[in-house]
Amino acid sequence: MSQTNVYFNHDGGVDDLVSLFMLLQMEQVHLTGVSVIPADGYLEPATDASRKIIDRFGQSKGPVEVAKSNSRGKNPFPAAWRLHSFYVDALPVLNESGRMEAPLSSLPAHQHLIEKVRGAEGKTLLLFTGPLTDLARALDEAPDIEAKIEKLVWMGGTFEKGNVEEPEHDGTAEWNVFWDPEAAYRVWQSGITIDLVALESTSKVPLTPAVRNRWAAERRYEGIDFLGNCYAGCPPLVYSETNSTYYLWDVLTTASVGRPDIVKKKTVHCSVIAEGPSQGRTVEQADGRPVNLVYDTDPEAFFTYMADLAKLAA
Ligand code: AGV
Ligand code: CA
Repeated sequence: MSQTNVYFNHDGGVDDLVSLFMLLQMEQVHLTGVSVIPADGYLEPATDASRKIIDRFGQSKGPVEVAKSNSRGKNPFPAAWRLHSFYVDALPVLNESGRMEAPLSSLPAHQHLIEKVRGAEGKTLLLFTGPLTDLARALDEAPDIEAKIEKLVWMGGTFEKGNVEEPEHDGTAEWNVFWDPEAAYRVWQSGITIDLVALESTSKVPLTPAVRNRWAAERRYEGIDFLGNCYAGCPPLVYSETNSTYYLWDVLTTASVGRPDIVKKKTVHCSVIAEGPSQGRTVEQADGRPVNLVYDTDPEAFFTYMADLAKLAA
C-alpha cells in the first residue's frame, strides 16, 4: 500500500497521546517524526509518554524520533488539564518494560520539523493537535519547506461559541488558537492548505458514559483497554457541558487523516484575531484566506473506526 508521510506535533493532552496511538495503527501512514509542545501538558511526561506509546504500540512503524519543543505560548492552559500528561505517562502498560527506546532528537521541535520535511521523499502532511507555534517558527526559519508541505490538518478554531473561559477574554476563541494567537496568524499568512477541524465537528464527539462502557465491554483487547485507561482521568459529558468536559477533539482530527469519509468539509474564508479580548478567534471574512472547515462528522462511524484501529494494536 502507498503510504502518506505524516509529521505529528501535539501538546500532551490525553486526546493528543491517544491520537499518537491511533496514528501508529494506520497502515497508510508513514510517520516521519513526532514533536511535543508543552501547552495542554507538561513537557517531560508528554515526551516520555509519546516515546513509550511508540515503543509499546508502534512496533510496525520502525523507529520514530520524538523532539521536544522549546516554544512558549502567550496564554497558559489551566494546570489541572496539563496534569493529565503525568497520568498517561504513569500507566502501567506503558511502563512494563522499564525502558524508553524511541529516539529522542537533540533538535528543538520546530527544527526537527524542518529536518523531517526537507528530508522526506515527496511531500509531508502536517498533523497538529496543539497550538501552531512550532510551525510558525519553522516557516520563519525555513520558508522553503512550504513547497514540501502537502497540507496542514489542525485541531483548532471555531466560528461558533469558543471554549476559552478566562478573565480578559470574551469566550469567542478555541484554546489551541488562544494559547498562541500570533502563531496561528502567521500560518494564515502562508500558502499552506489548511484542514481546520474546529469545535463545530469535535462537539459531536463528547466523551460520554456510553462511550466508556463500550470500551469497558471490549477491554479484552489491549488497545481498547488502553483507551479506557487513558480516558479514565477525564470528566465525561453527563448532564450539561462544563469547562472541563472532555471531547475527542484531537482524535477526530487524527481520524480524519486515516478516514476522510467520516467528516464533512466546506471552504470558509477567514482570518485570525491576534490581539485584544477576542484574541485567538477565527472569524469569517470575505477577503480572508480559504480553509477547509471540517464542520460535521458521523459519530457512530468515528467511534467504530477508533475501536477498529485500537483492536489492531498489540
Ligand atoms: O480545545 C481543544 C484542545 C484539543 O487539542 N485542547 C484539548 C485537546 O487536546 C484544549 C482543551 C479545551 N478544553 C479542555 C482542553 C478541557 N476541558 N480539558 C483539557 N483540554
Ligand atoms: Ca491537544
